[in-house]
Order: sequence, then C-alpha cells, then structure tokens
Amino acid sequence: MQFIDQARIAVKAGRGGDGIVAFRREKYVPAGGPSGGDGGRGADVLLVADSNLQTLLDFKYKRLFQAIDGRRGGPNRSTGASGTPLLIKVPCGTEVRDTRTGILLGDLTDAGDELLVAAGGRGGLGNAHYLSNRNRAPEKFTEGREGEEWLLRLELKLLAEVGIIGLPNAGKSTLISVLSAARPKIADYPFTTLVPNLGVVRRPSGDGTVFADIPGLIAGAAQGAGLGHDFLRHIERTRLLIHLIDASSSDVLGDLQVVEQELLAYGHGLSDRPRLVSLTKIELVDPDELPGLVSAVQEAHGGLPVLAISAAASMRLKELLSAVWQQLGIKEL
Ligand SMILES: Nc1nc2c(ncn2[C@@H]2O[C@H](COP(=O)(O)OP(=O)(O)OP(=O)(O)O)[C@@H](O)[C@H]2O)c(=O)[nH]1
Ligand SMILES: [Mg+2]
Repeated sequence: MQFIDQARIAVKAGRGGDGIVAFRREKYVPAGGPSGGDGGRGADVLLVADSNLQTLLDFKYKRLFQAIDGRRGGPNRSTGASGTPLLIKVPCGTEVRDTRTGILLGDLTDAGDELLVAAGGRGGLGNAHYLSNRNRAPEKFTEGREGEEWLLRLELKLLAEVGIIGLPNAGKSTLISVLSAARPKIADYPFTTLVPNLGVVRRPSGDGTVFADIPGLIAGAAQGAGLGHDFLRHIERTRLLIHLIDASSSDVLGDLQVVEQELLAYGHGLSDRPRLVSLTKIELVDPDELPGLVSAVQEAHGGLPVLAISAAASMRLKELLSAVWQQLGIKEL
C-alpha cells in the first residue's frame, strides 16, 4: 500500500568566481600584457538516488542546500577553482517538482540516478580576454554569475513495510500513534479505523520505515465481512505484520486464532508472511498472570516469540521495535 511522502527544499548553486585584472610581470619585459584569469564555476546542486534511503524524513530537518562558490581568477591567466558539486541523497522513486509551477523536473528511479537541480554560475572573465590592438592594457573584467536558485517539492510514493493487524479495538491505532507522528482516531469501539493510517517510524539508522495501521479484522473477513477485502489489498505488499492482541480480552487465545484463521483463509501467502505476535494493554493484566498468558499464546503460536507491550503505558516498545528491525534485516546501531 502506498502513501505520498512530501518535502520542500530550497537549493542554491554556487556563484561563479570573479575574473581579475592582472598584468604579466616578467624579467626583462617592461610592460607585460594582461594576464588576469577567469573565475571558477560555482558548484552545481544535484540530487542522487540512494538505495539506503526509504523516506524523505531527513528533509523535515534540513531544508536549505547551498553549494559552494567558484574561486576568483588568479594571475598568469590561471582560472579559479570550480566548486565541487553538492550531491543531495534522495530515496529511489523520488519525483522532483518546481514548487511554484508544479512542473515535473525529473524522476529519480534507480540507485545512482542523478538530476541537476541548480546550475552553478559561470565564472567571470579576467582581463586577459580583453586584449585588443586598441587596448594593450585592459582593466576590464567581469563578475561571476549568480548560481541558480530553486524551490523544489520532493514527492515519494511510500510502501508500507510493516502492517499492524488485529481484531477491532485491539489497540492498533494507539500503537502507531505512539511509534510515529501519525495521529489516527482512537476510540473504545470497534471499526474506529476505516482506512489505513500510515506513519513513518524512525529506524536506528535515522531513516524511516512506514508502518500501516490496518482496519480491524473480524471472523469471516476473508469472505468479505467487515472491511475484509480492503484488508487484503492493504497488507499484500507489506513485508512484516505485527499481530496485536488485547491482553485484557476475556479470550486471548480465541482472539489469536480468529485472526490467524482469517490470514489462512485469505490465501495469497498471507499466512506465510512473517509476523510478530504481540500482546498489548498489558498494564491492565495482573502482573502475576502475565507470564502464564504470554507462554500460552506462545505455545498456541507454534513456539514463536510473543512480545508483551503496552502502547498506552509505553511499555516494552523498544523491544517491539528491535524485533521489527531484526525481522526486516535492519541493523541496530
Ligand atoms: N489500557 C490500555 N488501553 C489501550 C491501549 N492501547 C489502546 N487502548 C485503548 O483501546 C481502545 C481501542 O484502541 P484503538 O487504538 O482505537 O484500537 P484499534 O485496534 O485501532 O481499533 P479499530 O480501529 O476499531 O480496529 C481505545 O480506548 C484505546 O485507548 C493500551 O496499551 N492500554
Ligand atoms: Mg484503529
């Protein structure tokens, strides 16, 4: 499932260096000719697609990108140094538009794709260029040109990598609201969530992974009950599911089975999709009974690890995320 991540950035290329006025000074040459060199070019700004990035999260913090200016020309016709281009890394799939007109400037699809977004200013000319028969000692030079400056809108279609599933009221929306900046509606009745909510959760490396809070699943959903069929469409492309179960439910094992059963009934390989089963709202459970409950769920879930968390009370969320990163093959720092 997709949603659009957006960022606005300002890019400014470097100004060209000025040309200079200088004259040759050599032994035995009384009046040397003009020798002022040209200014160097200002640095360009380029966007480069990088497969290590998944979201535009970084651009929420840094929005202004300025490339360096070209250097002034030197004596003896030496040209000033040009600025090294400023490369801004963006995720693969980023579309770049001019903010003012909305015109598409480019699409960085594959890793390594580059797009010039602001050209550096040309360097000015030194006086060496202005030598003529009429003027043997020109004092003329030109200034470097300003670099281009643009306001850009970056857009990226994000794929949710992690889907949060479970019965209605399990606490799915609450979980995404504490893990990300998403602010879905949360209420103590079923089917509060009718369309998925997406949130970007920061990885240990600083980049983000998209989580989707999926509408509640009920028995018969595979046949279309509740929001059944939408559900399939939403989670088909996720890589990992977090199956949330309300630990305070009167029938925790029954709740686990209902959802697991529906995954099987859906087919499309959903029941093979890696998933983390997680009991939530654990602060509502008697602490003496919790370990027994966790082992019972673990046993029913084929011995796979079961995490016990509370989104509302912020308990063991770090452990949950560690497990998510591990499952996705993302290294922790
Ligand atoms: N005590 C406690 N209550 C929680 C916790 N997480 C969620 N809740 C409450 O459980 C109720 C349902 O939470 P939601 O996050 O809306 O549940 P949901 O799974 O998104 O529900 P649907 O969208 O209807 O499928 C709300 O009243 C929440 O405040 C928790 O960790 N502890
Ligand atoms: Mg919800």
